Amino acid sequence: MISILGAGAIGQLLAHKLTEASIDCQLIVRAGTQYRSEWLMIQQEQQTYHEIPTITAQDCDELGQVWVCVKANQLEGALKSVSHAIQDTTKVVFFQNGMGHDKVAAKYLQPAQMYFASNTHGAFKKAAQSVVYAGVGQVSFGHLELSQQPDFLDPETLNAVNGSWHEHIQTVLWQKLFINAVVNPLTAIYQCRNGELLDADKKSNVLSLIAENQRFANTLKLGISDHLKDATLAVIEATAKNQSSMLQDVLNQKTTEINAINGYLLDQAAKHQFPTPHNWRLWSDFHIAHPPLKSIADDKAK
Ligand code: KPL
Repeated sequence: MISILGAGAIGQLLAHKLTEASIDCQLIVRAGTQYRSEWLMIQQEQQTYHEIPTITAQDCDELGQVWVCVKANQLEGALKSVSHAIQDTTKVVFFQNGMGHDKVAAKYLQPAQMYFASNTHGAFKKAAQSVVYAGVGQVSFGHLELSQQPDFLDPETLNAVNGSWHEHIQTVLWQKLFINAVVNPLTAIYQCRNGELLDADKKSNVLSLIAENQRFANTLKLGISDHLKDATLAVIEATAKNQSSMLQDVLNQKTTEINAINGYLLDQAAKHQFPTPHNWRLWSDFHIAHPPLKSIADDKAK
């Protein structure tokens, strides 16, 4: 049984894909909200309903495999809510944007229990129990220390979500982080769709950031060999009509993932004494445009 923690867009989408492939899964949801057993997935014109069981965090016991699909800033609270059900044998897969989640999770898990996933499926929530599957992508799974594919990520499970095992997930996560670190805050500052970042007035800013990120990637010897520009521009073009997740967060007055994405990048650059003036400028412009929300309580109330 795969337990998906978080019934946001990606959590719902993965639950649909697993259910479609007859793989047992359940959604771990908030207590106090009533859910119908049927969940809706909309892909182009097609509507598909699946019966997906739900369980509240407090009712969970003995979790075998958990896919954590909450936002980076909700990770600590989400893990805490199921900590009573986490055992030494529990395997946890993190789907968050950004990096550094292993440090947050260290309070609840051993490094050997932590797996990471980088997702490129596009999805957005239309209503509490309906998700729009906006773009077919894939999921890369891996472990920071173990290179061998574990038994629990069997071929059926990987196929169900268009997934594959990666021996060097760190490189995949860094590449996604470098892309998100450009697209997400810039779209939130300019309040534009991803594709508009290639407009003449914005493109030079995009290119300077990519060039700085490429230099930093080379310093880290990540194996992202000189293709960050192509990779970033390809994502911008492929998701041209999307509102980035960070733009959606600022428009909905929710806490963004800026710390887990750009904050992590800047911390790592400082640690390696690598100068990142363009990224610092971006960090500052973002915080001028979107000062941090007053408190987590405010965010939850929205
Ligand atoms: O991952 C994304 C996000 O919005 O968080 C991109 C790839 C930028 C697509 O919008």
